[in-house]
Amino acid sequence: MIRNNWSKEEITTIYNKPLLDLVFEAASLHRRESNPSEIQMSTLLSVKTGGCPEDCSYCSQSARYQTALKGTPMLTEEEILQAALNAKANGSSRFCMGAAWREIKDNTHFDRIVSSVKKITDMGMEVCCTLGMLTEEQAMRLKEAGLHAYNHNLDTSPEYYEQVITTRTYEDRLKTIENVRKAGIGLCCGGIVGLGEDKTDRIGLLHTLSNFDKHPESVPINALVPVEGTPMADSPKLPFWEVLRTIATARIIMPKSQIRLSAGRSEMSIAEQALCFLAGANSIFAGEKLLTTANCSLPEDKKMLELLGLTFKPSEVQSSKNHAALTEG
Ligand code: SAM
Ligand code: DTB
Ligand code: SF4
Repeated sequence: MIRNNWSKEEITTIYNKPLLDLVFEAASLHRRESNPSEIQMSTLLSVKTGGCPEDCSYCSQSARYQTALKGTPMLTEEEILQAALNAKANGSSRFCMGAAWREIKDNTHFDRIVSSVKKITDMGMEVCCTLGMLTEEQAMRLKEAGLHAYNHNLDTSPEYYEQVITTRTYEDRLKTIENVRKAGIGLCCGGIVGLGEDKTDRIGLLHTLSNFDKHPESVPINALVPVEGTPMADSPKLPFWEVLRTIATARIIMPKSQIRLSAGRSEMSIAEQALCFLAGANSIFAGEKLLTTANCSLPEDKKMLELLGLTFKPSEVQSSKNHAALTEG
């Protein structure tokens, strides 16, 4: 059932099907493979915002561009734990900490992340981090602390990649992904559409992901959120239908992965989001903010899920007995 040898030609044929045939095929498969009425909900927290040395040309947090973003020092452990408790109370099963780092350094900031991972896992949440590149040893430390998943995106096809980022290579990214896998941590890996890439690049990204030895457990599909001051600020908006095709194709070629409708969702109507869920998207980021940009409001999302007859998927992590002690202080 799971294939790791999809050819570009096969993926291209799927991607180019008549739209409704494509959505129908993805929806049928999704209904066979998982519970189509469950949506997994993650909450993001930027634990260290801005001032990043990388040049990712879409990103508000790169120190190379003049954006309106105000950088902040790393949050305290108390602030991080409080945000996790709020996320849990709001129904999130997963809490994802992001930092504007090129790579993890072995310092007190990393110690703080490791300690937070442990405590939030003990609350019964699946914890995810996205902290840039990491070594095998750092991945092992995170695994020992209970980390459920690590997010590290490929962003686009190998061919288009250099038009988007020059300060780290595709190979660097694959190395980090390998280190995550070696440590036995779940992999969250996807990309962005709407960077001015061609259809062949969206197919190229899906080709790389679906040919990993093991498919990523989650695949975030982000639609570019244009940020004033970045080189991508004026990228023409990608038609929604291309986002839908990307999601449906991802669902068909990676049938067991969670497909996350990620950045750009707040620009979509409920009808558009419903089509994405029908085509196999089964996860979203919830809460007013992604890392630095606006997201959909929680009450609106709850109303939408109710309207569509969808429910939140519970966490796969069991809450530990220490939870009461944690919430008390
Ligand atoms: N600094 C870390 C890194 O790059 O690995 C982690 C955080 S980074 C913001 C995580 C991912 O968010 C990026 O790889 C990219 O796919 C996505 N992202 C960042 N800015 C975005 C934007 N303006 N629109 C859509 N997706 C974006
Ligand atoms: C991912 O693929 N999307 C999330 C998460 N991984 C970390 C981040 C989206 C960021 C959107 C832009 C921002 O808010 O800064
Ligand atoms: Fe830095 Fe990550 Fe933004 Fe790239 S995407 S500039 S690495 S925070």
